[in-house]
Amino acid sequence: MSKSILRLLCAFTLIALAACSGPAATPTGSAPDPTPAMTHPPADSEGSPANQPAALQEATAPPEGQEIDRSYKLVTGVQDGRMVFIGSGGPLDGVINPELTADLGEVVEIVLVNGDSIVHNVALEGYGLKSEDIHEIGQETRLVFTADKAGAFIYFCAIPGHRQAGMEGRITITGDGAAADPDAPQPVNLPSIALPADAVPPAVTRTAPDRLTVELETVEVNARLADGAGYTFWTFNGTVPGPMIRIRVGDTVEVRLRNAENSHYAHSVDFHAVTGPGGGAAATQTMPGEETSFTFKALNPGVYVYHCATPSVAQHISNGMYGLIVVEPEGGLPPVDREFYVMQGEIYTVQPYGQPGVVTFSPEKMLAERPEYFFFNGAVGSLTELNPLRANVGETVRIFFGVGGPNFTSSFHVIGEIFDRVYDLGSLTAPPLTDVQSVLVPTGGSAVVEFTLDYPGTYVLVDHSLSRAERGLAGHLIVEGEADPEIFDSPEGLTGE
Ligand SMILES: [Cu+2]
Repeated sequence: MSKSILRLLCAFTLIALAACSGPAATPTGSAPDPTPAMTHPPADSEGSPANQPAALQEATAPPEGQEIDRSYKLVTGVQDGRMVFIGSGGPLDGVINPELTADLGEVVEIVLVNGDSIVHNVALEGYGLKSEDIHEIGQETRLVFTADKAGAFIYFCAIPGHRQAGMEGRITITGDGAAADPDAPQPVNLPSIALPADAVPPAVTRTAPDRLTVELETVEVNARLADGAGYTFWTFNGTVPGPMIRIRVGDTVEVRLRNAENSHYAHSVDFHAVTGPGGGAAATQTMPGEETSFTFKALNPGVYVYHCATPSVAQHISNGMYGLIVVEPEGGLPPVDREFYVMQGEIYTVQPYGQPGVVTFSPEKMLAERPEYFFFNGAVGSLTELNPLRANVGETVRIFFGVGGPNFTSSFHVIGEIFDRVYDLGSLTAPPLTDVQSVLVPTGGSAVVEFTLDYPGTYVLVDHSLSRAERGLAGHLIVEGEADPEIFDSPEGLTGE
């Protein structure tokens, strides 16, 4: 393998970590589709084996005696640092990951031409079909199928990592409603409730303790999980994670927890910063439409997780019910230029990762600890395509990082950066660790990392258990400013991007 191809592949690995989800579809701003009535199914009763997509069958020729009704040509290539399919010929010429269409009953072929000397193929989700692999430039293969199921289906490259690196698009098959498959998953476009990472309250400047009130409302809401996919999240104050709460050691805090009128479940809150029964959970088991409260004194400084503690606690947490409460020490934290709030979680769905439509919770997968989705701040793409972190060369940044989980610890790492300081396990009174690459953060735990930005580029936040990046777990820190060749240089002009 040539050196340049090797370098390209390294670049693709990074790109894959960007985990830009699904095809087309704008993730924000558009009106929500009419959503089905809130359903809380006892989930998949068929007990399908977790995470095991069926093997793809090769389909490269039309059925005996039949002719091709519709033909598309796609060329593999690289665009803006991502691997893509590029339309070739006709109105799709030059279009990246073009939207394809077909009529029910047609025999459709997708001709794939290799444009980059990297091994590729084209596969069709929902039909379970793929072409042959091709790896020489100019080489062609075909995917041929009879469009006998209506719906929107994802075509993608089935070489590991290539779909995550950008090689996916959509083919919509329409036709006579009577013949259409009513079960074919349709993409949905639900509003985002993913909390941006800059939603950080200001530092506490008070020099003495005070009495405060914290108001939380538990809200169950249908929202965007990934491009084309929606999920019923359970939240504090309507976002995932819930709001970051910032107080000072010695403060006395009254917590008022209201459970929204239209909730289907009881909820509660357990603050790890609380000394007392259940961290507040015993006092706050709250029925829909009701309100509870308790008061606590913040005895210990630190960065603490809060979460719902109503059974099944793991389910309530997985569905989005977690956040951080920062109890600042005497004298506060040293000032930095930018602060961010990032939390990791995972979701267990009946449907496989990437399937469009409204997806539902799987208790079986949760008990088996086999999540389909991992993400930072509430959704796939939350901190990449929707709201990347932004800063400038020369600035200092602090990330308050927590793991809601419920089950997966994080090896938190920022690709291309080194943490100058780590407040390990969220302790703000122990001296910080210095010069750290990755920090292990337990579920229901936290860490604070700080570093100075010395060089521009896109730095990728990951859990270094990197399979999870291919299930949605990535964030971007975009740093702008002057490039200093003393710090990083390459004869081929590669930068931090
Ligand atoms: Cu709850």
